[in-house]
Amino acid sequence: CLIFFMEEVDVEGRVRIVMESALTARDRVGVQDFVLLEKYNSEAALIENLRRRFGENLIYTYIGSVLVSVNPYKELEMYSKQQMERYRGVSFYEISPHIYALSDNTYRAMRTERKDQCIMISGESGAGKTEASKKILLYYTVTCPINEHMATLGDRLLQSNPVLEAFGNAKTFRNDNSSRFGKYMDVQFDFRGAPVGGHILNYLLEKSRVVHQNHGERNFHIFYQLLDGGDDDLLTTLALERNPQSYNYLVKGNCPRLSSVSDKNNWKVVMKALSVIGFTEEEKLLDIIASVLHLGNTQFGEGEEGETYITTETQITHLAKVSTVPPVSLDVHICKNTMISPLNFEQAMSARDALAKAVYGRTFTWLVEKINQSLALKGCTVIGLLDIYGFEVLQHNSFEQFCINYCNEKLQQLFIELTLRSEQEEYETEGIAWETVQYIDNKIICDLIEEKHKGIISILDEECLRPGETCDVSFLEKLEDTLGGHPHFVTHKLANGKTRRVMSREEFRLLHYAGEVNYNVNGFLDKNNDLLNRNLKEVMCQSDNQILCHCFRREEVIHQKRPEMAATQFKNSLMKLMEILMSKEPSYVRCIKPNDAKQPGRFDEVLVRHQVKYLGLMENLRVRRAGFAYRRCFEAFLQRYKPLCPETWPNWHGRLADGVSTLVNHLGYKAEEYKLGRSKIFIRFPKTLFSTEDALQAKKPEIVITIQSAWRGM
Ligand code: AOV
Ligand code: MG
Repeated sequence: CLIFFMEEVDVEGRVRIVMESALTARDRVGVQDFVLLEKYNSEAALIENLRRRFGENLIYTYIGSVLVSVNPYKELEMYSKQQMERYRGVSFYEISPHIYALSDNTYRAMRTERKDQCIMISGESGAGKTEASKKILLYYTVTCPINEHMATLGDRLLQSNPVLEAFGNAKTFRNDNSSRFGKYMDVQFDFRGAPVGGHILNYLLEKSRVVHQNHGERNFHIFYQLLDGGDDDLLTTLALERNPQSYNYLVKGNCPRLSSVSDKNNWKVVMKALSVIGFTEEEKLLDIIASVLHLGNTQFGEGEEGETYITTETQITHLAKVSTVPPVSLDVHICKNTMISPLNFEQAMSARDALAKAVYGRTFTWLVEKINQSLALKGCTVIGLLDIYGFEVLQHNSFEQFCINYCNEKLQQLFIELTLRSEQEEYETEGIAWETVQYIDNKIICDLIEEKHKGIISILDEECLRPGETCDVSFLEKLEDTLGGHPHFVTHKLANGKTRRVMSREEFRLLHYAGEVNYNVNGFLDKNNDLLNRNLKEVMCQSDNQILCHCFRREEVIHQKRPEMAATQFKNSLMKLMEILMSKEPSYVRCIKPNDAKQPGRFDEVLVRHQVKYLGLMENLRVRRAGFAYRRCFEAFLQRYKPLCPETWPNWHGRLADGVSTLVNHLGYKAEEYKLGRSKIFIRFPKTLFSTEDALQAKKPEIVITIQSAWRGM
């Protein structure tokens, strides 16, 4: 039995050389690239490989150039500066899989091909997308050259994260730091490869969280950070109490604290980050956060004639003070639609909540603009990082989940199109016969949602605009009329006129690529309309707070053009995003969540299998193999294995293709085992390659240490 010398990195990052037989090494840690699995058609083999690696803290594995990552739910010592150095300029296959390898490869592709790149990170809520995107950004800011004129840019890029997370992330049922907005960030590089600029596009913030949270969830982090971390003077100025339980907008989820992080510490981090980015408007920003809390505590009473009045006078005084608008205006306009029509109790509550959502949502957009100004300088090439909210299924799914899941549906479609297309192109350019692979195409679900006139979004818009009595239920009826019988759309109504008992009459179910989700239509129309009454907009225009003035422009009140509905706006911005992504060279990170308990060391096979299925990893693998497990350009192949053949050793002077041909003939490769393309060799079975590796090990053990460790997935 052959003995291997392997380089092993333990959890603390210590490197040691161990001896192990080839077989046990492969058995213990699996293979580093799924395409090397003997049984590549077996889902069980793929999951077993993931499980073994996860057990050894090897959370990364490739499918060709796609990086699969399993959330370890614990800190691993694999992200140090030394580790970054190990990955610089090294080819994918020569070292163990890592997010740094993908970052480095993408960077080098941008440099050598002078082509814009993008890294798309996907996976369900809590799978590790945001963490992955932060690691990529850190890699670039640490390892890339620095442009002296932009020496602090790296810091500013990095510091945008804590700020946006404070305002745009929250604890949800699935993730203690869940992104509640979609984010696409361009990192711009100059001609020498130094980062010189950045730009962020943000997508649909889940504004409803400002006024309501499900049980066990929280509002956006910033509220708790301010109350916990702000000093006494600051809280006094803002007329705030320290206890989050005092605020209506913070008590709905009954979950004021996080066990995993300290709001107090994060407050300091966020304040520091704001100053690194060059903010001068902290005070005004905090005034706005405070005014949202005061707004939430504003209560109403009902008069004899059904008119509404505000019962919390002091609250209005605080609110007026921090938002710097006249108290009388607020008082009048929250309770009245126009000067003559008073609102009833319910309407006044929803006017108040609409104002809170608008103030917070617009401030968030302003914040992104502000960060963009601080990062702005155009480089010559870019690497885009896409980190959106992951697919989510909650007990109660509403408009927000509908939008989030639609977004994931679109990205999955793009992934399918691009991976299949680029593979097909490679086989074509190399002149190798292409074998078609069956895969699940989710275009039908995207169409169901976004098609003009008969898609769900169009029907929703129509219901919002239709005069007369429309409501969420009439929207559902319209959906049933138009889409009943669609294979991916289900309601309580059965085709034979009977009712499906298990579904409520307020729900429709979509069969998404990632699973079934029941959406409750309550609130769909309101959230899609996203209207704020005109008077309240006018009041906000009067504010002395420059951020609010910027967010509520007078022109909007004067021109009164109806903006597009929320879902349509989202759809259009997603279309633009798809165009951006399509124009760049893509790389992919597919994140997997190993268990629902957010715990380290637990690998729930059922949960993982489900994700492997819907992420289409098996199809991805099959396409990637399409009969060939492995490909390598002639030069690299020859360079590595030339010691095995006297004619190619020490140097081959002829054509590369002839050298490879001579080498494999000498090794006794049979015709069915490989094919030579125009610039690459394609090898059909992993065992062919393993035996070549073994031969190299026997011949040149001194150079095999790193190679073997890479092959065994270390
Ligand atoms: P997400 O971005 O995919 O969910 P996150 O990146 O926020 O998920 O990861 C969730 C949590 O898992 C983090 O807060 C960490 O505690 C842990 N985690 C993830 N990746 C790693 C890693 N590489 N090392 C250590 N811990 C990790 V969502 O935004 O909810 O879709 O919408
Ligand atoms: Mg996230």
